Amino acid sequence: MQKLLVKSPGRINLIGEHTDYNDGFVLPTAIDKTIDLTFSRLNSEHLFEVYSKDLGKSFRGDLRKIKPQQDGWENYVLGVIAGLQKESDKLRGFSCTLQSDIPIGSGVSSSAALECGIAFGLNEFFKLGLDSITLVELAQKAEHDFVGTQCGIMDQFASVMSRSGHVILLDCRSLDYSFVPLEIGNYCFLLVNSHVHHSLASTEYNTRREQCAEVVEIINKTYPQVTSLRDVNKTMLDDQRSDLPELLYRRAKFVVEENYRVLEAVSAIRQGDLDRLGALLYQSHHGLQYEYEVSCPEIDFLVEFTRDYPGILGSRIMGGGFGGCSLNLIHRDRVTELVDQLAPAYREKFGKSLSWFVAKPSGGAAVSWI
Ligand code: GAF
Repeated sequence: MQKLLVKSPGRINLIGEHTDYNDGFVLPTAIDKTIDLTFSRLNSEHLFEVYSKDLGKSFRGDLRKIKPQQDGWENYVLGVIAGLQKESDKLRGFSCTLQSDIPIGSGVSSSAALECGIAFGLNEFFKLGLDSITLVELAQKAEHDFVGTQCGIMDQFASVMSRSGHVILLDCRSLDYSFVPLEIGNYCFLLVNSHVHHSLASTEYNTRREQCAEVVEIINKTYPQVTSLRDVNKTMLDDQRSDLPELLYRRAKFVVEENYRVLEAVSAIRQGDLDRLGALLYQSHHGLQYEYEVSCPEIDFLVEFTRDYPGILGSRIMGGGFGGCSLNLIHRDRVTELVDQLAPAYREKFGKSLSWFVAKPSGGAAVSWI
């Protein structure tokens, strides 16, 4: 019997951090690191099994009894199955083997890649007929309901919808999107992995989301048209400053300015102005570090190290924050030299090793019968 192979990619986000759940703009793309999922039919109506080669772990389940587990990677799978079952009654017993080269917990969305791979794969394997956006939304909901992180839609959208050599300008309110060709000549996106995983990342993430909602509630009293931070411009925010607690003002300032930065980054890319793009990355980091407060000393160090370093135009923390990778816009010829200097300096300061890779903007999830 035929098997189905799904290659489901991780993502980078050039700029537009924590804007997705504020109905704003983001600029991500899938990368050339994937989780590969192989699906085959199990000789059972209701039973399924999932095996992760990387973790050396497997679990079994019954399609009639899907509920969140205490903890762990199973929830990404179970959440998606629950979502698919709401849309269709065609799921049957299956087996799925996973193997991944996406670094886990590093801010490049290994979890979204897993959710989307399961959603995309089962949709194709059992001919459920769901469209890509439905799968994206269902994968996002799995993370809300089964994992407990109230994430936005960016990661799942990028994992499924990306186009090779482009970034996606996504309006997270309307889900309108366009592809922006990423012509960056001899420059590339270097990801430097701090190997910091903050156990409170999910809690802190949800707190940021609540803080943004609080700001909207306050501003909405004066400006009833404001239903999310996306609707707030810099003038309105200044006008409301005295009504906002200082912490909430800083959170909102970051999001409002980050939305502007996304649009500015798109025009910088279109004009081939990479210096401008790089400067925006540094500005974004500054806001993430001091205003939104989702960075950590290790990544701040990595970003600071690149300042005035020849051949580097910009650097910032990427993804949800509290660890993971820094994203660096760097000349290809400078990559080796930089990491050769950065790694020992990082080890000396934090007693930890670094790892790194150059991410290639790539297409979204792809399926093939084997
Ligand atoms: C995480 C979330 F999953 C995304 O939705 C997004 O909010 C990102 O953090 C921050 O930009 O990756």
